[in-house]
Amino acid sequence: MNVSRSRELMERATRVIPGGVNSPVRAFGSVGGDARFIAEASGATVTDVDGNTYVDYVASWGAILHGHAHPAIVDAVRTAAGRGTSFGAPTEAELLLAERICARVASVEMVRLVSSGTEATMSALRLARGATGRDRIVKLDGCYHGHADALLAAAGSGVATLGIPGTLGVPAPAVADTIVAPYNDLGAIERAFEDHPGQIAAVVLEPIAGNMGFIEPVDGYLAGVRAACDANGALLVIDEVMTGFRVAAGGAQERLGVRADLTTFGKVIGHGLPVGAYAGRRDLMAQVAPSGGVYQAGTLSGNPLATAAGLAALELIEADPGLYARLESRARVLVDGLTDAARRLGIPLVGGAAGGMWGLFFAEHAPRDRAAASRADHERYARFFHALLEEGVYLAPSGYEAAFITAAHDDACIERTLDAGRRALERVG
Ligand code: KE4
Repeated sequence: MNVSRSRELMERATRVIPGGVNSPVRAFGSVGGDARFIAEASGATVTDVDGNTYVDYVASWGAILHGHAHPAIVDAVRTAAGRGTSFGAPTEAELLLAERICARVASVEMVRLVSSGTEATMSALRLARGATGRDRIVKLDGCYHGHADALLAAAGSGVATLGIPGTLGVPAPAVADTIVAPYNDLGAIERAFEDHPGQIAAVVLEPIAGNMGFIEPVDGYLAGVRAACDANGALLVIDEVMTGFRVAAGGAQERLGVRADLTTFGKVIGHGLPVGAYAGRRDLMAQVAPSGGVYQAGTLSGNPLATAAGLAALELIEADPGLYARLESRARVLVDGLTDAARRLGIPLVGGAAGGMWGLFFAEHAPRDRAAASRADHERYARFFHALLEEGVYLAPSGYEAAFITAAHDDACIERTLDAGRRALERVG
């Protein structure tokens, strides 16, 4: 496959952009090889600068739900752009988007729009701390909530330990109030509350994890965390930046029957334009400036182009009641087809799907937490990734990510992917 132009651009890009990319995972560090510079995308495919076209399962890390360059989205953004790109003043579109989110997510009564998932979760936790007067937060090992300092905490050696900096540049005090517990371990959550009585403002979690690979909560886990928060006067912050409007119209909360106090959104609510949001109970959100004492602000919050794209995306969802059933059905055909093919070759491969989100691990059993995810065969994943890439199928360039399908991934697309996947598995061996 000719990737000479991508290679040339990357060589230049590394001189002026760290690692040549504006977000680390794009550099193919986990899988090696030449990162593809994408020239354009349409429907279920992306095309790189060398003219190679791939069936795309990254979907801008979940932001693209209806397919790339969807006419309704493009028209909405084009029309908005013609009226001006930003005003720094309230607009009707922001109101409409907030109203639609409130209408679709049962736990949401008020919304504040921001410009990224990072900003959304950072702000939600500031609000949780401000509303409870408590400083400690609990996050789960392997869940990613963006790069705010307090959330870049690595798990310590214990089961539910105070965080240690997960990266250079995060001072120890920034994570000194962040408790890190394993995913799917309810006992660890209960012990955290026992060890820090009256000190924990919130537990923040991904309701279906997509940043340590695709990992679903075990039965009773989310309900148990909800009960532990209620018993200890803490808030439950459910990070639906990835799962929101991705696994169901009402997100993972609707699918799994759990209710957040605060919810964060991103990705689909901007359909590729920069949008995030934190949202939830009125008594909490009313404490956000200027109506309350918890400060948060943003020049481009509620940007007219981003809200136009988000509104168009949510309107398309409302017009298509069968969307999530179709997405999940096709995702399951993909996962089942690939795991069956692997089984016939004696290759341990497991996977799962929820709405338009799915994932695979080269492992005998489905991991339930980050430690188990790290024991999967990521070297084999890297070889599978490249074998698929050569076949014109673009998975996430890391085994610690989830995969996504869009409304544009039709049955022919899925069949083509399965054919490519079977050949790739034979090559991976
Ligand atoms: P952003 O700041 O990247 O918009 O959102 C951060 C975030 C928050 N919460 C969840 C559950 C997320 O998945 C994310 C970001 N997701 C990653 C995908 N693993 C974005 C890809 C990237 O970092 O380039």
